Amino acid sequence: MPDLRQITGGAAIIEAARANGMSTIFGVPGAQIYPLFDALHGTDVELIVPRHEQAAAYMAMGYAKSTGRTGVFTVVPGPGVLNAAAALCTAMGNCSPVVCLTGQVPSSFLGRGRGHLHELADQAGTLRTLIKDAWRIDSAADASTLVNRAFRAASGGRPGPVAVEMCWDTMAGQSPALIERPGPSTPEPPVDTDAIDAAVRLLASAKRPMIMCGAGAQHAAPEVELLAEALQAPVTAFRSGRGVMPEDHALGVASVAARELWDEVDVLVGVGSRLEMPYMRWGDPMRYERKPSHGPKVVRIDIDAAEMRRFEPDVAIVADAAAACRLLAERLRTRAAPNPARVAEIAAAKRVADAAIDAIQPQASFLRAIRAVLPRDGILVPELSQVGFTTYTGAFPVLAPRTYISEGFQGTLGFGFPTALGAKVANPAKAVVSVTGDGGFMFGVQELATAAQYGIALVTIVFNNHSFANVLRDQQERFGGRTIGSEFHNPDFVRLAESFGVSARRVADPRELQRALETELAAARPALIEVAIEPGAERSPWPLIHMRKRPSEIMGQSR
Ligand SMILES: Cc1ncc(C[n+]2csc(CCOP(=O)(O)OP(=O)(O)O)c2C)c(N)n1
Repeated sequence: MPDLRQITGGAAIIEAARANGMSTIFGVPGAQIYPLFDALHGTDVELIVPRHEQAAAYMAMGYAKSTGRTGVFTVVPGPGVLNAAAALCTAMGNCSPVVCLTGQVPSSFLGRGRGHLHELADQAGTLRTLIKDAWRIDSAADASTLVNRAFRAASGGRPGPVAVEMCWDTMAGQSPALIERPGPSTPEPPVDTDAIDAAVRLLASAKRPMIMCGAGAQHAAPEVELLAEALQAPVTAFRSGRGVMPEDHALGVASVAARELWDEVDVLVGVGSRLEMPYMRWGDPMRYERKPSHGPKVVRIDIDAAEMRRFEPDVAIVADAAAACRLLAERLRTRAAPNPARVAEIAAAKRVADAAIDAIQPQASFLRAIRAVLPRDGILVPELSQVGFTTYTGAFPVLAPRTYISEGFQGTLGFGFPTALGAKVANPAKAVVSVTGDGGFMFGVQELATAAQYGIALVTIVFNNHSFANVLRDQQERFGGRTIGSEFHNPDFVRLAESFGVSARRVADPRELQRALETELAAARPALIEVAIEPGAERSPWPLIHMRKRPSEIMGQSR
């Protein structure tokens, strides 16, 4: 007979999460989830309590994105879950394996609408519209099975966030429960050999193929490189697939260089990517195209079969990126006839891109200063901001997988600083830098307290232009100069950070930033560097993000 123990429902959830490898949990306590917190006593689980529930979820996302391991957070139901909702949507959009542990009203109140503490009608159902899945655990005895299912769902297939909830009385009450080891993960679907054959036929005669990576390729860097080498194909990415191929490798290119090469591409291989860049950024962002009407033949490799219906390729390979890329590379090694001039063409495109990017000042110079200091495996978390948007172009070359953590298609202002804190918690030995505007930073400014309390040695660079600069520019350019709601009176960020116990300084130019960043990374302490920017001084990076024309044509036209 298995050994059944009398434990609380909360302890059963924590034990089951530990059995799934949870070693860190981010969370904000409250009455319904007290038993979850109490169950952490005597375990080696690291608990980080941020100052807002949104940060708990973003930190779990940063933890997950920077490691590939599942991030876990816990918040009270209802308002706690809703406070975390923007982060959950973001984690869904950027494919982060995240598990949310939450509570529920007492079981006798379920569905009664009496208005018990934190009641949210059909919380699990609401969550299911936002994230991968959600379950209620009805007894301690069910905890192990459902928590195992939740962890499997978060990391299996296309990774994403999931949630489990348990009623207040169930979580607090003692009952017998058995914690079982999680079983092996669900095997990925076998690779469809007909689809591989079709892709091999297209690629064997391709003159200028290109590979485009998304989040689904982050675990497949060696296999993507094999395929790229077999084809001598440039490998690019917009955001989530950055670093799969180092952008200082002869075949690694960021978006602007990729656009310079794009018009001649005859076969595109998307690997775990929605292919937003060519078809929504370089095409018409207002017009949904189910199947591209012109341009290269498209091969897509994606673990999510639904992706193939959202955007139909010529060849659909529903498979794990690593398995499919390895198979394609093996099959193409003897059949592909790579173009010997390709490496030189890619190098030329990179030179064009660098010249175009150099015009995006002062952001490009600040990013090059950061790159000069950050080690290859250092992690950069950008924000929706003038400097953050400029990272999309390649102004900050990404050199290793999981070292550039993006917000994905949700474009969630305020994600950056708390996400970077989570990345630093997960990677204490690596340099982690958050790059943010003043607006986005203040969505989570209170987490300076979390950085100080737990000694999270993240360096946060706040580019302070006293505005929502993008909004301000759009209003100036497109609304006849009628600006509204886009300028700020900001606090003194240096004194603010110091009052939290965070080391802080102000710099004015890229050289000063480089020196300050060197100092703070060496000091390995929580730090804030404010960069003073004249409002309106930043050149728009958007012409290099929405590129209808190749950069060499844009430069020829607009200079
Ligand atoms: C949740 C959310 N709210 C609003 C926006 C719209 N938005 C995008 S960028 C931006 C301005 C960001 O300003 P700031 O952080 O100061 O950076 P800056 O552009 O000034 O460098 C806003 C309001 C968004 N993307 N996400």
